[in-house]
Amino acid sequence: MIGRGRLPLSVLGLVAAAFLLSSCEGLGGISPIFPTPVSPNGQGIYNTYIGISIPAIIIFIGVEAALLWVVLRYRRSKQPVGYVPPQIHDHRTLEISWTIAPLIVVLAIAGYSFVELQKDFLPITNQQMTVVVSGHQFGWDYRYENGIVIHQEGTLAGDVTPFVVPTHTLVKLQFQGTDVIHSWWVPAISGKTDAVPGYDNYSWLKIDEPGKWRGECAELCGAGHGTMQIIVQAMDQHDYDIWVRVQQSGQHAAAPSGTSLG
Ligand SMILES: [Cu+2]
Repeated sequence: MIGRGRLPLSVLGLVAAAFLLSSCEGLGGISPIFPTPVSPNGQGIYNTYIGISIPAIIIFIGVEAALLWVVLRYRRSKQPVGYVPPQIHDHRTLEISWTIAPLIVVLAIAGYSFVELQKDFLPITNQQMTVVVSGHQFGWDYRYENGIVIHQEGTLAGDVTPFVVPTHTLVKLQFQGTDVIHSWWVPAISGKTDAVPGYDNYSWLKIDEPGKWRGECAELCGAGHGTMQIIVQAMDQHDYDIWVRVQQSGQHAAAPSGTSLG
């Protein structure tokens, strides 16, 4: 049985552990499914996730602790035979407050998320370069302004041709679909963006460190959906310029070694 005063202490301990875990670099924060963000919009989505999760965990623990307390403290065996607890009906203040309180929580989550989504998926105008990302059954094409087109054909092997971007560069992403709806998703970089036939969607990325990050199509699009792997590779400007020249001369670009998947 839980002694008096012990329960609030253990609740505090759990909350402290949650905060500590959320600041742990490399583990991906409080949830191991969330990778360390490398683009500001990925960071924004991560912050939104943490910003909603921490209060949600606190509310969950509070409600469960109150429930346990009532169940243990006021259990039938502790009461005299025939005991009936106080009966409360039509308590207007209580009923209004337990309607308003969850409404405030849900509206806060909606507002917070909406503001973040506005930042991530508006067609920006201050970009340094634009890439048109086009989804098809089953793969992605990346069209650069300098005429380079990268075909990232789907494979179950996982090692697809990387979509290469220079570091420290704000890249506008314009999404299109040629057959059915696909969804471009690299969790470390940005949220899921639908690639829809006949309607352009937008996102962006800005990566400040060289490396490779994985993603996949996040919209069931047919039998080869699972093969629509994505690899985004960021190179510093010097390596990127070499990569561009290699692409333009029609040769096959060999990815520089020493970079590992993040
Ligand atoms: Cu797809």
